[in-house]
Amino acid sequence: MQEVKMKVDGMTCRSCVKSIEGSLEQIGVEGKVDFDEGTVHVQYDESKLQLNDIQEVIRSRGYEVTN
Ligand code: 9UX
Repeated sequence: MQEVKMKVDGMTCRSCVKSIEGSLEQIGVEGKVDFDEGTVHVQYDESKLQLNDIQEVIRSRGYEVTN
Protein backbone atom coordinates (compact mmCIF):
# COMPACT_ATOMS: atom_id res chain seq x y z
CA MET A 1 0.00 0.00 0.00
CA GLN A 2 1.11 3.47 -0.90
CA GLU A 3 0.17 6.45 1.26
CA VAL A 4 0.21 10.02 0.01
CA LYS A 5 -1.10 13.31 1.34
CA MET A 6 -1.93 16.00 -1.21
CA LYS A 7 -3.21 19.54 -1.22
CA VAL A 8 -6.70 20.14 -2.61
CA ASP A 9 -7.98 23.52 -3.75
CA GLY A 10 -11.51 24.40 -4.75
CA MET A 11 -13.54 22.84 -1.98
CA THR A 12 -16.13 25.46 -1.18
CA CYS A 13 -18.63 23.57 0.95
CA ARG A 14 -18.32 20.63 3.27
CA SER A 15 -20.15 18.30 0.90
CA CYS A 16 -17.12 18.51 -1.37
CA VAL A 17 -15.48 16.15 1.12
CA LYS A 18 -18.04 13.47 0.32
CA SER A 19 -17.81 14.22 -3.39
CA ILE A 20 -14.08 13.54 -3.38
CA GLU A 21 -14.13 10.58 -0.99
CA GLY A 22 -16.97 8.98 -2.98
CA SER A 23 -15.22 9.36 -6.32
CA LEU A 24 -12.05 7.84 -4.85
CA GLU A 25 -13.98 4.92 -3.46
CA GLN A 26 -15.25 4.17 -6.96
CA ILE A 27 -11.69 3.49 -8.13
CA GLY A 28 -10.81 1.47 -5.04
CA VAL A 29 -8.91 4.17 -3.20
CA GLU A 30 -9.37 4.90 0.46
CA GLY A 31 -9.27 8.67 0.79
CA LYS A 32 -9.72 10.92 3.78
CA VAL A 33 -10.34 14.58 3.07
CA ASP A 34 -9.64 17.29 5.64
CA PHE A 35 -11.76 20.26 4.63
CA ASP A 36 -10.19 22.78 7.01
CA GLU A 37 -6.67 21.79 6.05
CA GLY A 38 -7.50 21.50 2.34
CA THR A 39 -5.86 18.10 2.04
CA VAL A 40 -6.60 14.57 0.97
CA HIS A 41 -4.81 11.58 2.41
CA VAL A 42 -4.98 8.51 0.17
CA GLN A 43 -4.03 4.88 0.51
CA TYR A 44 -3.87 2.80 -2.65
CA ASP A 45 -2.37 -0.27 -4.21
CA GLU A 46 0.50 0.97 -6.37
CA SER A 47 0.43 -2.24 -8.41
CA LYS A 48 -3.06 -1.28 -9.64
CA LEU A 49 -3.05 2.50 -9.79
CA GLN A 50 -0.71 5.39 -10.21
CA LEU A 51 -0.91 8.63 -8.29
CA ASN A 52 -1.78 10.42 -11.50
CA ASP A 53 -4.92 8.27 -11.92
CA ILE A 54 -6.07 9.42 -8.51
CA GLN A 55 -5.33 13.05 -9.25
CA GLU A 56 -7.24 12.86 -12.53
CA VAL A 57 -10.35 11.61 -10.73
CA ILE A 58 -10.17 14.50 -8.28
CA ARG A 59 -9.59 17.00 -11.09
CA SER A 60 -12.51 15.59 -13.07
CA ARG A 61 -14.74 16.64 -10.19
CA GLY A 62 -13.52 20.20 -10.56
CA TYR A 63 -10.86 20.45 -7.85
CA GLU A 64 -7.21 21.31 -8.04
CA VAL A 65 -4.85 18.79 -6.53
CA THR A 66 -1.11 19.04 -6.04
CA ASN A 67 1.42 16.84 -4.30
MO1 9UX B 1 -20.90 22.10 -2.22
MO2 9UX B 1 -18.56 21.01 -3.44
O1 9UX B 1 -22.58 22.77 -2.88
O2 9UX B 1 -18.22 19.98 -5.00
S1 9UX B 1 -20.38 19.96 -2.80
S2 9UX B 1 -19.35 23.17 -3.44
